[in-house]
Amino acid sequence: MTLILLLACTGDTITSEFDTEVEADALLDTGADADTDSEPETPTIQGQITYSEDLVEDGFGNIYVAVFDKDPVWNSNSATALGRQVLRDVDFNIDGPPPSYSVSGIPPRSSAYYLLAFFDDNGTASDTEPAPDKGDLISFDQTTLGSPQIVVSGSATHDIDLNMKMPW
Ligand SMILES: [Ca+2]
Ligand SMILES: [Ca+2]
Repeated sequence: MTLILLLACTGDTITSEFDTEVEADALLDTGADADTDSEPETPTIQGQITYSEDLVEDGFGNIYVAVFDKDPVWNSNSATALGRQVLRDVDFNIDGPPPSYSVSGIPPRSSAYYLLAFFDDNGTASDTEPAPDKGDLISFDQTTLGSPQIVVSGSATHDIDLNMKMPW
């Protein structure tokens, strides 16, 4: 299996842009009517991030989350990240609620998207090269041998489990 998890660098949508849009909409919404106007829907996918595989390094680092149009495990050259977030300085050594992510602006479609997250525990990834390597944990679907799939029809909660060590 060619497990190339190079996250595509195209589609650099900054999450905060969408957050600003949502806030602006909320401010404009008087709540006086329930009109569903012609503004395009930008569902928000959010959830908690846990890990079920043993940590490889010290448990402190950034978590990269992205929603792809194709499975980046099998389409590393052509998969595009439609939304992404980087959770910085996550510390799994501290007791408390798991970290939460939020990715906005994913257009609803009938076919699945691919929700990939990895914990850059060895500190080698960057915003320009957001790819996991040996020492990191990733979210991986053991039955499809690919990235976890989600169907986006609106805003929804999809929790993520970092359940596999990157083998190389
Ligand atoms: Ca670390
Ligand atoms: Ca890494």
